[in-house]
Amino acid sequence: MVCTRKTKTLVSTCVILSGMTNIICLLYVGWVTNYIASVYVRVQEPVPDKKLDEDKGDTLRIIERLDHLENVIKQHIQEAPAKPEESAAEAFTDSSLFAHWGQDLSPESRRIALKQFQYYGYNAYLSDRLPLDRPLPDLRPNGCRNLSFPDSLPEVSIVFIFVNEALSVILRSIHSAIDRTPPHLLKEIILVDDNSSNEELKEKLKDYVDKVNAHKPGFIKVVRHNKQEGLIRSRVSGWRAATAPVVALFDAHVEFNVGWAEPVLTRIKENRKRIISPSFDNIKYDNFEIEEYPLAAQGFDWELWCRYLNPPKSWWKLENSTAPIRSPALIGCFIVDRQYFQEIGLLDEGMEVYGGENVELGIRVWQCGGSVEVLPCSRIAHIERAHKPYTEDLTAHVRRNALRVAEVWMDEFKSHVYMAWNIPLEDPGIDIGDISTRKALRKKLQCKTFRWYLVSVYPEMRMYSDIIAYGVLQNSLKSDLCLDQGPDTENVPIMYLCHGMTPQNVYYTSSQQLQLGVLSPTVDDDDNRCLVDVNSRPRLIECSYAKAKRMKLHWHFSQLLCCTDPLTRLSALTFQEGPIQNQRSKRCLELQENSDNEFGFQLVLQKCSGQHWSITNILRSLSS
Ligand SMILES: *[C@@H]1O[C@H](CO)[C@@H](O)[C@H](O)[C@H]1NC(C)=O
Ligand SMILES: *[C@@H]1O[C@H](CO)[C@@H](O)[C@H](O)[C@H]1NC(C)=O
Ligand SMILES: *[C@@H]1O[C@H](CO)[C@@H](O)[C@H](O)[C@H]1NC(C)=O
Ligand SMILES: [Mn+2]
Repeated sequence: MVCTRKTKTLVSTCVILSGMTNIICLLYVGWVTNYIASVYVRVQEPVPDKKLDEDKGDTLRIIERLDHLENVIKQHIQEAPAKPEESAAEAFTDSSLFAHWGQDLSPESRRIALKQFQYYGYNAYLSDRLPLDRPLPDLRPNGCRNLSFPDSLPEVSIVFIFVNEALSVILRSIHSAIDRTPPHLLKEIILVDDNSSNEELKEKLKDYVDKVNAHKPGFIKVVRHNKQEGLIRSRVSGWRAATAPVVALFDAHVEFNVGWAEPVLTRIKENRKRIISPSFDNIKYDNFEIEEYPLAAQGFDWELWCRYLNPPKSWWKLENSTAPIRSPALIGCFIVDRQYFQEIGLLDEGMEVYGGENVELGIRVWQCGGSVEVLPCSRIAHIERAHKPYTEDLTAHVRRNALRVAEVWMDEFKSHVYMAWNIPLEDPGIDIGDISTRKALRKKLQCKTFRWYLVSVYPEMRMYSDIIAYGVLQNSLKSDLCLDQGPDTENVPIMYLCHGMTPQNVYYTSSQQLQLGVLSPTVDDDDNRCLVDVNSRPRLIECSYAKAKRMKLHWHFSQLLCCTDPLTRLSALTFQEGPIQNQRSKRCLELQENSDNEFGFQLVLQKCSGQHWSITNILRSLSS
C-alpha cells in the first residue's frame, strides 16, 4: 500500500535522506484535502497558509515535477562519494528519522536505530520497545459507537503478508487483531512470509506461533514462499490457506482499532458481493504515533497509482458519517467473502510484484456486478513506510501491471493509461504476459464496459478522449532537446535534454491545445497546463483558466494530411513534422540560439522561420 496524502495547490521542498535510496518530498496540503499514491511522495509538516493565495497565478506544481526530481536526486545519490564510516555520525542528525524522535538517544543507539530504519523503512528500534498490546485512540466517528449489529455474523480469517518485516511490527499486528476482534468471529490468522531472508522471522516467529497454538491448536497458520512471489500472489496464497467464510487481507504493519470487524461482517453478510475496505489512519514511521486521516474513498490516477479521494457527493448528502462510502477502487487491504473472491477471479496472478492489482480488483468487481466500499466505523492504523522492501524497479512493475489492466478492462480508454505513462499504444515494447485468461474471465462474468464504470462509479476521473497526439516534442534544429515544463517555481516552459519523464509529457488535443506535464487525474486535482502566448512569450497556464480568460492557447500544429486510406476507406488524420503556430498571434514556437542558455537554445515565440516540430505518438484516426 503506497497511497499517501497529497494536496491541490502546494508548496514544497525536497530533502535528501542521507544514505537512503529514495527521497522524501515535503508536500504542503492546500485547501482541498486530497491524496496521491506514489512511493516517493509523503506529507510532512504543513507550510503556513499564506503561500496559497500569493502563488495562485504561477502556482508551484511540485507533484508534476516529482519524477524529474526523483531522477535528479537519484543521480545525485549515485554520484555522491561513499561516506567513510567515521563521518556517518553527521548523517544521523540529518535523517528524517530524528526530526521528531530520538534526540535524547546516545550516538550508539542512534546508529543502531538508523540502521534499522534504513532496512525497514520505519522505526523498528522504537517498535521493539513499544508494548505489543498498546492502546489506540478510538478514531471512529461518533455515531459508530451507537450502531448495533446482528448477533450472528460470519467468521473471518485474517491474512497478513510480509517480506522482511520487523518481528515486533508483525506481532503487534497479530496482537491488535486478536485483542480487537470478538473471539467468536476470528477463526484464524494466516501469516504469509514471502521468502524473507531476515533471521528473526524464522525461529523467533515460529516460537511465538507455537506458543499461541499450544493454547489454540491451528489458530495461527504460517505459509512460507520458497521463492519471492511479490505482494499480489502472496495475498492469493493467504486466501488459499484460509478456511473462514470471510477473508481479510492485510499488510503485516497495521494495528486494528476497536470495533473494526462487526460493521464489515454485517455489510458482507447482507450482500456477499461487497468488497470492503476499512478506513485507514497512519502510524507515523518515525515515532509510531497515530495520525488520524479524514474519511476517504479510494481511487487511482491514469498511471493506475492508487490515491485517496474525497467521498462522493451522494455520501455527503446523507449527513451520516457512519454510512458506507462508495469507492471506485481499493488501496490494497480489504475484506471479502471467501467464495465470492474466487468467483470473480481473485487477483490477477499474472501481475508481478506490486501495484495495480488493487485497481484491477476494484474495476473488475464494479464492472462485473459487485461493489466496493469503505466503512467509516471500521478503522485500521497502517504504517506508511519511508521506503519499501519491494523497491527495485518498482515503477517498471507498476507500469507493466497497469498495461494489463488497460488491455483487459478499459476498452477504448486504455489509451489513457498509455498516454499517462507516455508510451506508444502500438508496440510499446513491454511484455505484459498472457492476458487471455483474464479476458476470458471478463467474458464469462459478462462484465459491463469501462465507460459505464467511469460514468457510474468514478465520475471524478477526467476523460481525455480529445487528445490526438502525445509524447515528447522535439525541434528539427536540435533534436536531443525536448519541450519541458521547466523549473518548479515557474510557468515558463524550456528546452531541456530529453528524458521523457512526466515534465516532458506533451498532449495535443483536437481543440488544438498543447498541454504539458502530468495528466491531471480527477476533477479535484489542478487542471492540466496549456501552452499560451502571453505577450509574445511562451507560458504555461491552467487550461480552464486560460480558456475562461480567452487567452491565446490554440496552436496550429503541422499539416493534417487528409487522405482516404485505401483499405479502410476512412479519412486518416496524420501528422507530419511541421511548425507550431498560434492561431491568433500567428507567432511560431521556435528555438533561438542563445549562448547564455544551458543548452545553447532558448524557447521563443517569433515570426515563423520554418522550424519543424515532431511529437512521438499520433493517437486517433477520424472516421469520415
Ligand atoms: C446515540 O448517541 C446519541 C448521542 O450522539 C445519544 O443521545 C443516544 O442516546 C445514543 N443512542 C443509543 C441507542 O445509545
Ligand atoms: C527463499 O528462497 C530460497 C530459494 O530462492 C530458498 O532456498 C529458501 O529456503 C527460501 N527461504 C524461505 C524462508 O522460504
Ligand atoms: C447511518 O448509517 C448507518 C450505517 O449504514 C445506518 O445503520 C444508520 O441507520 C444511518 N443513520 C441514519 C440516521 O440514517
Ligand atoms: Mn503497507
